[in-house]
Amino acid sequence: MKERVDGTTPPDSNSLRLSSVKKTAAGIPAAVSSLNHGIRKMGLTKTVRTLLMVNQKDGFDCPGCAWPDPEHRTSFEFCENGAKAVADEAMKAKVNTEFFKKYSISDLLNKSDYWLNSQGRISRPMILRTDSKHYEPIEWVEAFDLISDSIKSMDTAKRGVYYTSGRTSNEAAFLYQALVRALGSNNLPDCSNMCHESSGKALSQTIGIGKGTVHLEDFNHSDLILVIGQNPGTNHPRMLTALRDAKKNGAKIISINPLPETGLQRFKHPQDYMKADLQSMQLADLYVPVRIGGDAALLKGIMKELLISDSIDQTFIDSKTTGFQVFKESLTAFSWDEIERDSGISRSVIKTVADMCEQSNATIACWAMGLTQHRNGVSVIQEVVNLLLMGGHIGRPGAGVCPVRGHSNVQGDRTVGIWEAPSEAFLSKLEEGLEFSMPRDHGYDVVHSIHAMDEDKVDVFVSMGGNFLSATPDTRKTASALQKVGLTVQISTKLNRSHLITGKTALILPVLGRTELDIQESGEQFVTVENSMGVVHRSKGNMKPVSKMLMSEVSLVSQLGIRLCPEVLSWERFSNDYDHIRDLMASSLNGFEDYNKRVREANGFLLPNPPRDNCTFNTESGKALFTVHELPDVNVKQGRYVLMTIRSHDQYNTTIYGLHDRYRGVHGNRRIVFMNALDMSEMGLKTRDVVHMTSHFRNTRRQSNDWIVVAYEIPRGNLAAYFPEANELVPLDSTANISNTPTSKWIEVSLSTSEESVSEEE
Ligand SMILES: Nc1nc2c(c(=O)[nH]1)N[C@H]1C(S)=C(S)[C@@H](COP(=O)(O)OP(=O)(O)OC[C@H]3O[C@@H](n4cnc5c(=O)[nH]c(N)nc54)[C@H](O)[C@@H]3O)O[C@H]1N2
Ligand SMILES: Nc1nc2c(c(=O)[nH]1)N[C@H]1C(S)=C(S)[C@@H](COP(=O)(O)OP(=O)(O)OC[C@H]3O[C@@H](n4cnc5c(=O)[nH]c(N)nc54)[C@H](O)[C@@H]3O)O[C@H]1N2
Ligand SMILES: [Mo]
Repeated sequence: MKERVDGTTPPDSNSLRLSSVKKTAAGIPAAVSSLNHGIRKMGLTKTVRTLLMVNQKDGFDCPGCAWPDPEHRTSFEFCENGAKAVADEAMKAKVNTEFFKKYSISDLLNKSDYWLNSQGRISRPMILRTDSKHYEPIEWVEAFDLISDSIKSMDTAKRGVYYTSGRTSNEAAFLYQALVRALGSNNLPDCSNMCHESSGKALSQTIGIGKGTVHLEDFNHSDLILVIGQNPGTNHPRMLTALRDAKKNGAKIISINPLPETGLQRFKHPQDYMKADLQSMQLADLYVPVRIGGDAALLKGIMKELLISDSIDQTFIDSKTTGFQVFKESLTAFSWDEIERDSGISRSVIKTVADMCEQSNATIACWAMGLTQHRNGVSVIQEVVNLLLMGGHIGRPGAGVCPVRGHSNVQGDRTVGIWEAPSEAFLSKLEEGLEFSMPRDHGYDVVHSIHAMDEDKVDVFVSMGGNFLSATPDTRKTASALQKVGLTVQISTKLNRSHLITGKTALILPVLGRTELDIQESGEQFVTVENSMGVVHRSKGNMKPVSKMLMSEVSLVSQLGIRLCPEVLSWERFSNDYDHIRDLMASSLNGFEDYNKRVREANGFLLPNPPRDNCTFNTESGKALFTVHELPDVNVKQGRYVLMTIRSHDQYNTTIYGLHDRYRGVHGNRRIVFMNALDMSEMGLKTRDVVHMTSHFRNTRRQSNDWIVVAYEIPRGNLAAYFPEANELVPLDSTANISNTPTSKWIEVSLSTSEESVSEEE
């Protein structure tokens, strides 16, 4: 068998089955699918017991996504995909000493991501010694000593890189950033760099806060909801309930997306079956099939129409904003021809959208990766802000911006300091509480970290959760960079490819998951998280840990603190009782006063949000800012296509739960490329033909072979393939301006049916 040291996912050997594209989301199939996943992975009793605790006031926060919980909860506050996330964490701990004895690293490299994840939870700390072919067991104490010795022997603190994935609790993340800063660097890259970084950057510049401005309740008071570049039916299924309720209250919904995603067509709440209500509800009133990357042109078109009909809120513009005049004049430079061509949307449809905007007194704009992972990720989101500001739709009930976050605590992690580029104000507040001085130099984000590894500038890489190898772009390049690091440490729950492509020495440190009981010296602990709408609340697991050898993330960080910088904080005390961490957070973070008390309230508490709270803006001028942007160049060379990488219905980022992309009707195989039927016939292709893809960026190329073509309703010239398989094609340096987010939704590719060997240079 060929060894895969390049880190790419081996091709699926399973055969492909195609069924019709689903017209209705959720409903009975979703309820059946959630129970199936649960029962198969953890048995019936545990399934019922666990699912009843999801998102309850005294239960745990669903590890699925960051969508908020309603104030009045039913006993079933989970969705199909949340149930899969919970069942996946509750699997037996079979990745143990015997497992690693049986499988060598090269055996495991030939297994699919689906297989790796389905082996169960990791049961104990393991080490892969230099030049060894197998992981071996290691005691916790030895593992901590190895990490601290490696960190202490670095020439400078900058040679350590500390990544975080967004599931880490506020308490663990806060201690982790304190440790890294005490060591002397801000090298705190996180998954956010690949996710909503563009949203954070776009919003802080224009409205003075890098977060959304709506609350769940706003959906019930909204007239119009725009869902742009987001697939909630799969990635935020509980959002469909909010959209359904909004519709019942009279809201209109517009979906702007190159794909007609099922969740936004018709929706049936699984619980309605119990009420014998068999009607499904049409969600989107209008579907706008924008071309990939065409949103900026579309938004300019909508705003031009609004100016023509003079549908603007002049009072709001005069009192709350700045820059309107220049912005208004800038729109005249864009012709209708250009707008229609770049967006792929006709002026009459644009006019319809503009009319719906005009008729709305309260508009919410939601978006996710379809906007952020583009070269113009920051500026296209600022166009969304422009659109809302024109009508005064920020800081008014039922209106505002709603970047829909991914990982369940990605927003909280940033709030408590997981940030490679912290502001001066943030650092000085931290210094007040933590009482040691913070490094000022900005650290590496994700892409910079990969470059630093590649340039032999990194000795130690620690990953608090996540799957750095498979989540990042340019898999082969990242794999080779990671292999230059001295020690890589993966703090994980499940096996993934980052455990197989490692530094010279590698550790796997297994931790408790969200669903598990966390008992420390002072008794049972809870942790806290922040959802997508700025609500901070408790999360407490109730399941017996799957192995006695797991540690909590908080204790793990404390153990490193004890060894590396015992003088700065009383680490031991923190891990004995998490209340002590929260007391420290209260004095080190703005908005966290009385943290222990407020977070114990039934629904938690809301962090301050000036635009939402009183329509004020923490910008230099004290006003919200209209911004002016060029249109991005959306042309590609003759014969090339634009590829976006997307999630299937049966995965959580790089964790593959199964092989059914049920809504899109694709089963059994993930190495699929969705293509417009006219483009296929032009190339002489039919469904199930195999093609090879080459991506082109500046003067570089990347090659990925053996993709099965599937005809799909997608704009001409556009393609879609699944993440993480297609990450081999994402160029490392193709990133968004300002946010440096990899452009995972804009990859220029060519297709061929013959397997040529392609050099890396053009
Ligand atoms: N079950 C499940 N839930 C999840 C996740 C998961 O993997 N599985 N991941 C979590 C995470 S970390 C995140 S960030 C979120 C991700 O949630 P999403 O952002 O919904 O996830 P993607 O699959 O990346 O989908 C992007 C959507 O944008 C569209 N799109 C792509 N390019 C463009 C464009 O140029 N313009 C427009 N208008 N649309 C475009 C695609 O067709 C697709 O519908 O979900 C979170 N929740
Ligand atoms: N091409 C392409 N690339 C992308 C994207 C895309 O759309 N296209 N999306 C990007 C986005 S939005 C994101 S957020 C990133 C995601 O990047 P990551 O967050 O790095 O990746 P995940 O797949 O979510 O990480 C899964 C691993 O986390 C570990 N884990 C799970 N739960 C816990 C826990 O409670 N504690 C600890 N310590 N570990 C845990 C498990 O071991 C599991 O294998 O990927 C990005 N990459
Ligand atoms: Mo994400």
